[in-house]
Amino acid sequence: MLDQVQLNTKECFFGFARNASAQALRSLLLCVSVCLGACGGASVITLEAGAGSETQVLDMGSVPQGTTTSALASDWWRGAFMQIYVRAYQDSDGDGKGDLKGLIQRLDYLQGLGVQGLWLLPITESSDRDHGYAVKNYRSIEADYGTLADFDLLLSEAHKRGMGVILDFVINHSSNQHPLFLNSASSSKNTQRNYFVWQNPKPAGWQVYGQDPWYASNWANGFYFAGFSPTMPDFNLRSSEVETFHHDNLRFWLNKGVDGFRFDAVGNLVENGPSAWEVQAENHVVMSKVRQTIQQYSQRFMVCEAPANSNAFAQADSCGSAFAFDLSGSVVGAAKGDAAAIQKLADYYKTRSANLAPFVSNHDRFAGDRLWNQVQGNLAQYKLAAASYLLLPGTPFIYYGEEIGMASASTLSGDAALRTPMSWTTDAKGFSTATPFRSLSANVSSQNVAQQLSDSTSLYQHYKQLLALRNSHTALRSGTYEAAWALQKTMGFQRVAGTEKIMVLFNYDTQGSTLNVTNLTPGDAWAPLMGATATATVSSAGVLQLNLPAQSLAVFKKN
Ligand SMILES: [Ca+2]
Ligand SMILES: [Ca+2]
Repeated sequence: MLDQVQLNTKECFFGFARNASAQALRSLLLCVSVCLGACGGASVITLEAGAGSETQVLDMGSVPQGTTTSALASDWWRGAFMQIYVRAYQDSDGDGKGDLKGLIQRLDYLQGLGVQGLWLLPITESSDRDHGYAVKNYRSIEADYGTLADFDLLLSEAHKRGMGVILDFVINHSSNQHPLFLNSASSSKNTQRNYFVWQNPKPAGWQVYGQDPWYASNWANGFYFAGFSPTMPDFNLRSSEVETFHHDNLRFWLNKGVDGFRFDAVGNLVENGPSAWEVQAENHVVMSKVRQTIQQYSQRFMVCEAPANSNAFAQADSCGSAFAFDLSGSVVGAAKGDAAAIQKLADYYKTRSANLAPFVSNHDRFAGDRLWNQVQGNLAQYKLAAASYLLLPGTPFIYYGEEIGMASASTLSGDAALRTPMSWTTDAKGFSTATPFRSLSANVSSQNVAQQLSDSTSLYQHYKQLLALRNSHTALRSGTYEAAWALQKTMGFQRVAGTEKIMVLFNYDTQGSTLNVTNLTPGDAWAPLMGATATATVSSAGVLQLNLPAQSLAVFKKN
């Protein structure tokens, strides 16, 4: 469909955003031209700079389904993921910014930890040149990160280690520098006008996250909708052309062998009015179609970001999996010994999808500070929080550096403080030979990989032990959630797969507790896997009595 694109030749336009940055001002000078047939397959949009100094070429060709096989084990996605901000992970070429070659150098570390999946924050070319959510080209690699060839190598090296790679796909919006938006903003008659959401006159009464989401185009030809930032205009997801565009882009990566996607902001896809702009029914339809496209390929995994209604997006007629945003607070609260949080934690998966993916923090401030800051460096609480979410149903997501207790940066505020260079060593040298692009974590000198690898009591070793436990037991990877209970500051549950039964018990109290687990089969013997040394036998009354030390957990497997 898009290879029939038609634009007005040399159609100049006069800008689109009222917050005219230097970059936006430069783009005011851009003129739009068209490639029809003459530019290789008639599937390319070209924007040419008026001064002849800038050219953007965007591949818009349709992408048919290619190879659908997978290099990975069928249940690879049941293992824990590491969420990685490539810019902050490992610099390989001495420019102070992380890149794909740097990440490849660290795959052995991730494999050693027991991680089986990587979620990469957007790695496509962006106009923000930072977090990457202002996408300029969905089929490219951010220049700071490397090339498509580097990405192919990353994929093959990850697959060799049994790890899948999922990409962050920004479906709701693009950059205001994206050629499609530049064309859309150029004229109300432009054939790509409908790719974005335009109104004229400006609609009244809207507030999205406290902001009026309608922005003027300087050419006075309408107002565009942008729910997050004027630099990130929302796509018109009612348009079949936009849908086709996204599905072609998804197949571009799937055909390369990408193992799936994390979808950004799926609660914000379609708007129906000033009081109906979040979690609309149409969003589930959009994501269901996306899921169908991805399911044409073997063993792919997708997970959605939908804080406002995670459970609805985790259903099979939507994304099929979503982050458990409403669980994180209970995990941290339980670790701190809050009895109400412990009860909520025990009850969570009784009534919700087992495809809700647990985590304790991520790259966004609204989801919480880094775990280290949330528990103020209390290592006992930190270890309890980690065990609480890594042994639950759902595919767990670890935020990079969480496994070593990285703190946020004391010298930064907002999201940037959560997105600091990885603390490989006591200083910046483990990350880069140059000055890093951003300040380091506040506790880099005391919490870093170099020190923790050889310390048997470290957080790193705790995470490694938990992931090894999860990786080696089907019941913990994919088993059902059974017999959950909470009493004061203690909690327990079972994970069951076929004949494999695993019991997980927590004492979140700061003093030792005696646990009486009831309704078990008399005479059954439970062998210790973690946190205990002796086999526990169920009494003739069906009770397992155990003493758990302060702030500890014990894991058993039924013989
Ligand atoms: Ca670099
Ligand atoms: Ca939207």
